[in-house]
Amino acid sequence: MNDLKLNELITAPWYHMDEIPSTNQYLLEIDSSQTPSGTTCSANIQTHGNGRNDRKWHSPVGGLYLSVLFKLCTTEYWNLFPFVCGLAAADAIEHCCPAAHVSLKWPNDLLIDKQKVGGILVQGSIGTNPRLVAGIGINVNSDLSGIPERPIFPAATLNSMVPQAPEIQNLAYWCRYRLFEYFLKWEAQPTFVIAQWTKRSIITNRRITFQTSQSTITGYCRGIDSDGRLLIDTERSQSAFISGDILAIGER
Ligand code: BT5
Repeated sequence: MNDLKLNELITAPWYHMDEIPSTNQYLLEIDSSQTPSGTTCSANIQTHGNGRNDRKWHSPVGGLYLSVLFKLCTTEYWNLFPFVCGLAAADAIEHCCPAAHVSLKWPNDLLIDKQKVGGILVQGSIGTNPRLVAGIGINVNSDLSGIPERPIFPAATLNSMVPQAPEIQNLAYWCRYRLFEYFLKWEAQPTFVIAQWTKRSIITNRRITFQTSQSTITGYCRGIDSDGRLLIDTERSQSAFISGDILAIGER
């Protein structure tokens, strides 16, 4: 680990707001030429929290809403970055709640006992001056009644899953710290994330039903490739998917 780089990231500004539309949006709109890598935004409440594909992220008080800006030296393997963030957030939750075992569901869900306690949203641009914003949302002791019912992986809060819910501030500190550690590791050796993510994933080697915009397929999940695509073995072949949703998980 490069201590100098880690220190630079840790000492970057951290803005905490009471209420904001979206912590990701805040950092996407900031003038990044004036803002160092590691700049962080968190909030007690998001009024327009975002999920993937224009979905909403329910963000009442009692949740963690944290975004961190990363400036990239290279865009090679940038598709693996969301998985880096998932691993960092999972480690941070387990650090603060030692009784928890967090698994990951492709591409970005943080699960405990097959219930969704958090999610990751990476946004940004990878043209000139590539920069990505890593957004982490975790339900700590929030009221989830506004979330539409989900057929699988229902929403849950940490305080219903672990003996003692962490302080949100402390969890935010550890999420940020682990993000920096994982980011530096990823910069040095980008593909390390493939094996680690595959090991933490709840779907690895399980039969899954997967829906893309074109079709629904069933097959055994074999992890991710170096583009972050989900690998599924069907009876005929192996396919790699860049987007889609898991509808069901079956046996090994
Ligand atoms: C995600 O999207 O899981 C990414 C969530 C990222 C949120 C963070 S908070 C900080 C930063 N700022 C932002 O604006 N966003 C990031 P996705 O996989 O698309 O999941 C969205 C779906 O999860 C919704 O359609 C609901 O079904 C469900 N959902 C919404 N809010 C939830 C919550 N608080 N807990 C669990 N599930 C939720």
